Amino acid sequence: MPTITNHLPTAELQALDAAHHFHPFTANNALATKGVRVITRADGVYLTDSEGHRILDGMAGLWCVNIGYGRKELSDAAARQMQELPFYNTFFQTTHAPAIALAAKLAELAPGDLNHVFFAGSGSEANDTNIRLVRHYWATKGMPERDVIIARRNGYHGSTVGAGSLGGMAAMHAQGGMPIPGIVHIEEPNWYAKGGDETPEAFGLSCARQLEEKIVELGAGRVAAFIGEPIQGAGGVIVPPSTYWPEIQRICDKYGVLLIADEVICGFGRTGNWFGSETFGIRPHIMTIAKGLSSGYAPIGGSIICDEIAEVVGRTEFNHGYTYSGHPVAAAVALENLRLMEDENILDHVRNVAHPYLAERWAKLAEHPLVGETKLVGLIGSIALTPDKERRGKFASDEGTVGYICREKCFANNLVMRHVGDRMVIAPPLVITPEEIDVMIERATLSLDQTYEAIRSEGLLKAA
Ligand code: PXG
Repeated sequence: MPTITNHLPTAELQALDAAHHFHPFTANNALATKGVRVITRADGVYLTDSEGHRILDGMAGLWCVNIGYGRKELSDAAARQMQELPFYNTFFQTTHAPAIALAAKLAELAPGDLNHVFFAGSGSEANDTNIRLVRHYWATKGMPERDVIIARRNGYHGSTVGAGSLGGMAAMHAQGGMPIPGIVHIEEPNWYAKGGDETPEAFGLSCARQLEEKIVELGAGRVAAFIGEPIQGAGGVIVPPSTYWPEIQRICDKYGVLLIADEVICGFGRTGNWFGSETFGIRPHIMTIAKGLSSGYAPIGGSIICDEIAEVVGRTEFNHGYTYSGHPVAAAVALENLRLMEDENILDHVRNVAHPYLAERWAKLAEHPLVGETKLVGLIGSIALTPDKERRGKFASDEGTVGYICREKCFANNLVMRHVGDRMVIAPPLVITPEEIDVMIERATLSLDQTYEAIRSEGLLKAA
C-alpha cells in the first residue's frame, strides 16, 4: 500500500476512499462511482481541495468551525496538553485541570443557574446523556413514571439510537429500529412549509400549543422533558415565529416539564449571543453543547445542567459516562477556543459587523425568481427555493431535487452552501469579513441563476 498523503493524485485517493472508507449519511456505492471531493487544507473561511480549488466554506465545516480554520493557538493548546497529560479519565474520583477549567468557564458563560457540566464526546452522546439524566432525575424524586420526552418532527439531535429517537427525521426513523419507546413528537414551527393561511404569529402559537395538548393527553405526571433546538439547523434553518418560544416556556413552566435547549448549532456565538436560548428568551434546565464549543478542532460535547437537577441526580450514583468525558486534550482546545472568542470579541463582530452586512445582502436574494423567503439570525441563514413565490409553492419534482442541483452549482462555483430538501442553508465561520461576505453572496447569486436556468431547461420549474 502506498503512503497515503495529500500528495497522491486525486483519483488514487478517491479509489482508496471508495475501497475502505464508509461515509456517514451517504449512499456509499453511488459516491464511489461519482468520486469523493478530497479536502487537503484550510485557512480562515477557505478550504482547499486536491485539485487546488479554493472553496469558501459557507457551512463552517459542519456548523462548527466558528473561529475559522488555521488557528495555531488551538493546535498549540492541543500539543501542550498532549505532552503534559494526553488522557486521564474522570470516572473514579479523579479530575484534571482542563476539565475543571472548561466546566467552570461554561458555568460562567451559561445563563441562569446552569452551573454543572457533564462532558461527552459529541452532541449525540450529550443528548443520550440528557435522556437518562431527566428520567433519572424524576425517578430519584419518586416519579419514575414521569419518563416521556416530547420533541419535534424534523428536529435533529444526533445519530445515536437515543439522540436519533429524539430527532424527528422520518428518513432516520425508517432505518434500524428508531425511535425508542417513551419519545413522542409534535409539529415543528415551520411556518413557510406548514403555516398555510395563518399568520406566522398565529402558527407559532398553535405549534407551541401542541405541546400543551400532548402534555394533557399523556397526563402531566408522565412527561419528563421537552427538547428543541432554538433554531432547527439540520432541519433547514427553520427560524420559529416570535410567538413560539415564549409559549413553549409558559407551557413548560405551567406543567413543571423540564426544558432542554439543544444548543449544538445555536451555541457559541452562532446567533450573536453565547447561546440561542438568550436570543430567544428561553430559560432551559439543560443545554446540549458540542460543535462550536471547540470550533470543531477537537471532538467534545456536553450537557450544561441547572443546580436543581445536579443536586437531585447527585444524590445517587449516576451510572453513565464515556471514556472521553472531559478528555483533557479536547477540553484544553475548547478552553483556548473560548479564550480566543472572548479576546477577539467575536460576538461583537457577529452582532455589529458580519450580521448587519450579510443581513442586507441575504434579504436581497428574495428578489431572485427562485427564492420564496430568506432568513438570517446572527450568522445562520436559509433560503427557500420555490417555483411559485406568491403561494410559497413546492416543486412538482421530488423534494430536494432542485436543492441538490443548487448545491452542486454552489460547489462548482467554489462555495459550500448546503441544501436541506429545497432549502439552502448557510452558517459560515463567525470570523467572516465583509469582503468575504461579498464573495459568498456573489457565488450564491451566480449559483441561483445557474440553478434557475438548469431547472428551466430540464422542465423542473413546475409547481406541485
Ligand atoms: N444536536 C444538534 C442540534 C445538531 O445539529 C447534534 C445534536 C449531534 O451532534 P454530533 O456531534 O453527535 O454530530 C447535531 C449535529 C447536517 C448535520 O447534515 C448536522 C449535524 C450533524 C451532522 C450533519 O446538517 N448536527
